[in-house]
Amino acid sequence: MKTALRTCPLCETSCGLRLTLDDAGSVLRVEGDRDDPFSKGFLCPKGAALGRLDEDPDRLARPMVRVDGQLRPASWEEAFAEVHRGLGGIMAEHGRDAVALYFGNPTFHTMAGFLYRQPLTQTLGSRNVYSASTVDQMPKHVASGLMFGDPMAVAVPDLDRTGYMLILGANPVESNGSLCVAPDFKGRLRALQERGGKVVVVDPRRTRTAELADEHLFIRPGTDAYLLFGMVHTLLAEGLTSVDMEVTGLDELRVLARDFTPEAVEAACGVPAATTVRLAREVAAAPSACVYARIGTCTAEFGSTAQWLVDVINALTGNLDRAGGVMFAKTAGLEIFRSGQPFATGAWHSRVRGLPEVLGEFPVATMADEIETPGEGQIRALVTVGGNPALSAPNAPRLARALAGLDFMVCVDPYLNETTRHANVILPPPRILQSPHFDFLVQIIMVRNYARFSPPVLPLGEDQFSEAAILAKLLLILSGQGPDVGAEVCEEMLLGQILAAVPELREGLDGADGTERILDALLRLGSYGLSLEAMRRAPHGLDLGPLQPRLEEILCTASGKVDLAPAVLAADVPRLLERMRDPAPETVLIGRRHLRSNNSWMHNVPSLVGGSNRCTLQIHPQDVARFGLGDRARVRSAAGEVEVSVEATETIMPGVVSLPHGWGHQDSGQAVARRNAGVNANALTDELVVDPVSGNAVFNGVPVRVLPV
Ligand SMILES: Nc1nc2c(c(=O)[nH]1)N[C@H]1C(S)=C(S)[C@@H](COP(=O)(O)OP(=O)(O)OC[C@H]3O[C@@H](n4cnc5c(=O)[nH]c(N)nc54)[C@H](O)[C@@H]3O)O[C@H]1N2
Ligand SMILES: Nc1nc2c(c(=O)[nH]1)N[C@H]1C(S)=C(S)[C@@H](COP(=O)(O)OP(=O)(O)OC[C@H]3O[C@@H](n4cnc5c(=O)[nH]c(N)nc54)[C@H](O)[C@@H]3O)O[C@H]1N2
Ligand code: SF4
Ligand SMILES: [Mo]
Repeated sequence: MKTALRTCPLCETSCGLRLTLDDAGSVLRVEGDRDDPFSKGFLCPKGAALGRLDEDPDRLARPMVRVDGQLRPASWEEAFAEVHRGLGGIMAEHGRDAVALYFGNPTFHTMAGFLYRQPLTQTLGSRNVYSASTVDQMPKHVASGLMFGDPMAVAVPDLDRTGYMLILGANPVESNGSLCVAPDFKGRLRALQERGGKVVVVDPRRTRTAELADEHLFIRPGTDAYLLFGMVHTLLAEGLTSVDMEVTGLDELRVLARDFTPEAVEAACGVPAATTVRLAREVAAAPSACVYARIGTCTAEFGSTAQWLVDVINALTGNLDRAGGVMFAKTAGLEIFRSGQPFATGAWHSRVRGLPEVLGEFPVATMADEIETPGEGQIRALVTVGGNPALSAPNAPRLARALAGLDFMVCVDPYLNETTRHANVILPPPRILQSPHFDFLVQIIMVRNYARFSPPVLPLGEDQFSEAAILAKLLLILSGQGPDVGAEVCEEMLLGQILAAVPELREGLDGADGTERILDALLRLGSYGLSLEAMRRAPHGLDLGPLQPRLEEILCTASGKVDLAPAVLAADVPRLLERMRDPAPETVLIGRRHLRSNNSWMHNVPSLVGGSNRCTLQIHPQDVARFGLGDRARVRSAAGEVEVSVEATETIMPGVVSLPHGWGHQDSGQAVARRNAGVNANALTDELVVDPVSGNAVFNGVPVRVLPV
């Protein structure tokens, strides 16, 4: 038996784990690491199942290559040669835009995903770059970019010191928190209450977070921008502002907010005018307060507007960049990547729908258009890294059909699933415990500055490639250097770029492989003067202290001030106003997350599926009666139809139904998942409706009809 310390890589929360393994390397036990200064022993059921997930017999141990229409196990040499043949041929014949990249959610968590994403994109040089960001947090990047200049300047609730927290469209008690990394979120909310603070949750469902809160308010899905504008209106009308920093756009904001009186927004969002006024007054009066809004507000048609108004309220009430308000974390290894250049969108536009590029990407919502529509620049080949867009994208069935029609597809993924089944080549990364871990991106959004490095727990086998080496090989193929050049060439190139200004650092770099040496370089160049050796000396993680005011350091708008009324966002306000008087759809769909799930890929572990983690349609009993439903219902939208089990519950607003996403495993290569298939919520979501500012998909507030079976 041996024990190993390891950061859990499964979600943003980054819990420290202590694993017990047998001699064969099988995980016998997973506990929270009590000596981790940040997570202090916390873990969730997914972390507890890390061993089962890692040893899942359905994980691919070898690459798969399509031969005569069938995916068959192949050697790495065969697989890379086939990638070279397929992608090389398409680039030569149709140009670089004919090859698309899609980066899924796990690429935000793996070291390899972080290190190779930009280089892969730059090397390919295609406009067709997509990622899970446009089915997730892109509105936050847009709002931050336009207000603060830096799209990575995400203001994080100072959860451990705040006196008041208004939560919209997030359920951290089940999701464990997002864009707000806080192990034991629930415990931290309780602590907030114990020190006399208040928690208010705005959500169309009475979630577990809402149950814990001091107050829960229902809101009509997709209408948070109205409630938030009503609050901004109140703050300005009642003179409740205390802005203690240099801002621009206050006069424009006053004009924009004028018509969104609490009375006017009431009909649209369903929150009584008096409540909106009270919320605004409470945020303003609290000794410190933070407004925090997540996926429920991002995956909505006015997602960018909502994210903007969240930080407008934080700024107007003096809670931006201040202890107890919302603050900016200081990363251990990423500060050198801040460009200091003001953010802008729309440097180019998508071919079919004319949607603006944002952060160098096009919206996932238009990927099927770009695959299906003939002409110069049509996507003919796709490389996915850690993504399952055949389930996760809006109108996923259409995208799945488009994937089936591609000339060539490569997937870097450990599973044969709904997306990778369309591949010509699947390149499986090694087991989780064979990979090193350092959370680069997650450091941007932590409620306390912290860093922890986990070396691989188990060595790579003879015939395995690390994920970094797989991506390096892909990069070399895309660069035209072919399938036979070793991955180290690529690692040396990346190091050369990182150390361009300080080449002398290269000599003394430490690390077992290229990935570790790159980490060592970034840590040495980073804000805390750390190194790989310093991380090794702190296997439980390093507490780097509470968040500190630092807006001045990262603010990079053209005006040098916080912009309260960015032109791009202001331009979408008339549309919001126009829509305020539209009649609300009779029934709308929203999503939900379950504690024992994570998007689409953990339904193959028996302990994580079944019981309460099921793909059901949550619906209010009044609506069950209204629609005359039995055990099952048909749900129909502009995009499609599903048939699903009914779960009547008073915790959901009448007129709203909820389906979790990530299900629909009928065609999966994962045996347990196939037996617990569920239906794909994204058969109902509409790819033609997006938040026009960020291109983000709309998953909440989707108009549907519910019919008896
Ligand atoms: N257990 C678990 N944890 C996860 C994941 C998972 O799948 N399972 N996924 C991870 C990922 S990728 C992410 S991005 C994060 C997301 O983390 P969260 O943002 O906390 O996600 P959810 O739990 O889906 O909470 C969203 C809430 O928004 C509500 N909602 C829906 N529509 C609206 C609306 O229009 N307005 C308002 N105010 N509320 C609305 C929903 O009812 C739901 O309670 O979670 C991460 N953590
Ligand atoms: N209706 C609806 N749809 C949604 C959402 C919603 O709330 N409602 N939420 C959206 C959100 S927030 C997100 S983030 C997206 C997620 O969208 P995606 O990222 O497209 O989907 P995931 O289900 O996270 O798929 C992750 C893939 O990565 C693979 N994988 C796991 N570990 C690794 C690894 O270490 N390396 C590599 N290379 N691959 C790995 C898995 O096998 C799986 O195929 O879904 C979005 N879709
Ligand atoms: S909350 Fe769960 S899944 Fe997320 S890092 Fe912690 S143990 Fe892992
Ligand atoms: Mo996400």
